[in-house]
Amino acid sequence: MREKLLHTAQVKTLINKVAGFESSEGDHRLKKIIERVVTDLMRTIEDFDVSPTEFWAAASYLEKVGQSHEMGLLVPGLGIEHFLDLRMDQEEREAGLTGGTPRTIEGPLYIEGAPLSKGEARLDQDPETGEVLFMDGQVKDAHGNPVPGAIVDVWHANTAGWYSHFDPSQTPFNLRRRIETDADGKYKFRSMLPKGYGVPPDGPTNELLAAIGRHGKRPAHVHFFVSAPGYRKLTTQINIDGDEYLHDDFAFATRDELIPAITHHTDAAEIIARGLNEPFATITFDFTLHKEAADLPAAAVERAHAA
Ligand code: MBD
Ligand code: FE
Repeated sequence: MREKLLHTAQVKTLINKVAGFESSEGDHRLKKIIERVVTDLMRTIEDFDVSPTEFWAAASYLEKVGQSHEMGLLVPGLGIEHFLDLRMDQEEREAGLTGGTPRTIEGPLYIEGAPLSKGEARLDQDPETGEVLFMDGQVKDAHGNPVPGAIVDVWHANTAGWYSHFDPSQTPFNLRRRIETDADGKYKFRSMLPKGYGVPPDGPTNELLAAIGRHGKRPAHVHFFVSAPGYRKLTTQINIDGDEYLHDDFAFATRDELIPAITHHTDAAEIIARGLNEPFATITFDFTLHKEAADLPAAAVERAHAA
């Protein structure tokens, strides 16, 4: 068998210099991380006999991911965003925090500053064909008490699976709203039932997924940030039950507790009572927030957003 270069003094010295260990300047933890990442990469090259041509193809690939602004798709597609959630769950369990509405990934399509209203909102502002959705619920604390004045920041795709801002055919903040809960901690909104999202078929994320025999589809879902003074910020989503990709999400965000019952109403009297002329859907979903405390790991994730 060929000698593993990685185990030679020559390559060990190389990695040591690469990671900055010969300098007294710089951040020690970062040096350790760079050492690990570079070592793991070299090990992969050696174990899989990656040729220079293949390696440069991979480097060009990553440049293309950045140029296409698809880091936010590649990260969940590789399961890393869900893994970060699992780690935050684990840290909370270790701190004695259990129960409450589970978190799930934010995804790359949030835009700050959606219109704010009290108690209720209508999310759809552009014309759409599809099923009207009425969603309502309550924000509660761990004891089941209502949390008035919480902000339910909600965003979702349209009936074709596209998000406003990223889809230039939609008006700004279509299907994006912030709703402040009322005195009973309640929120409600009217919208249009979203379709599932698919990564751009010609983009680099789909290129990799296809090359390993995967798809880039998400089941239909609705995103939420739920926050209130003194409470831990909740980042979550609900899934639309019945979607063919419900348990086959390329971003691994589905959790059993996040699939509320959906009711499709076809009764003529109910349709008229809602001022509609077509069947519509309703979902009720309550959010349970945990109180913030000094000894808990950070709940909010800081990340750059498109603007
Ligand atoms: C989405 O709508 C989404 O929520 C995620 C996680 C990735 C891509 C598109
Ligand atoms: Fe999404």
